[in-house]
Amino acid sequence: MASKLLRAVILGPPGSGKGTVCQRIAENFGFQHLSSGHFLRENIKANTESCPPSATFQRPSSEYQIAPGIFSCSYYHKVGDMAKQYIEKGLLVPDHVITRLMLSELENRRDQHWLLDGFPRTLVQAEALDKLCDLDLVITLNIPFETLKDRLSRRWIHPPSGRVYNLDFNPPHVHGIDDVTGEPLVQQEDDKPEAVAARLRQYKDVAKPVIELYKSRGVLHQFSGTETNKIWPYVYTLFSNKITPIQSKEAY
Ligand code: G5P
Ligand code: MG
Repeated sequence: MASKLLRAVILGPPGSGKGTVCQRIAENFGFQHLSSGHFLRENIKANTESCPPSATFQRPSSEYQIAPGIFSCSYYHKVGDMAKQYIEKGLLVPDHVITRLMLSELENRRDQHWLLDGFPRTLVQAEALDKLCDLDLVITLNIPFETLKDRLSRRWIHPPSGRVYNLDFNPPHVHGIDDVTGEPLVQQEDDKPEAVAARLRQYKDVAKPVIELYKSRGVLHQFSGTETNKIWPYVYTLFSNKITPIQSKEAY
């Protein structure tokens, strides 16, 4: 079994279950789950709630990091401002913004197994990640378009933790309330119908070269289906072949 630190990525269109699968991998195998969408939303939220405008854009460094993925005003004011405009329209934020944010997160996690959710999403991002490390596993989830639309419109999240619910698939114990903290759940702006359609349209074109790149490297594993619970045992087996599970939850 591998003793080296593992580097994994999950690719897939919006609503394909990347976050759900990553949550399970993190629980079962002790990976750090790093979601680009979650980091962006946290920066938007922190920016909006507590930061005065800042005149200069500064590079993130540990000096500016106040919590995992969250940077102090001088950095994230600009990141949050910019990201908000793109995310609400269902568009990708510019490569240089997300790459800088994610690579600085990874620099701080050199001694952990990690799993990227939502990054890289373009060839430019994949090439930037390439310069930092070699990947051990890349998973891509192929889910039919209609299934994706249905799922996203029924999704609710707990913003502070990033926990994801679905009113049919994994509903909270109490409607509208997070199971762990008892705090309210919200529906994200980019899960509204117009933004969902835009996100799904652009995914295919942008993801194709990224998928081809990882296929050519021999690290790509594709899973297709309409139910995460049916895909999960295959993902579990794939990871079990590389690393010993910290808990056995092959079935959900
Ligand atoms: P995000 O946050 O990375 P997306 O668009 O990649 O967003 P999303 O929406 O988070 O993807 P997901 O993680 O693939 O989807 O799926 P999920 O949340 O686990 O599952 C979706 C829903 O279906 C949930 O409610 C879940 O409970 C339910 N579900 C799961 N499995 C099943 C099932 O089997 N059956 C049923 N019925 N339900 C199920 O990025 C957001 C935005 O940030 C920017 C972009 O603007 C992006 O749009 N961004 C980036 N921009 C540029 N580059 C990057 N690298 C960027 N990363 C983020
Ligand atoms: Mg997600």
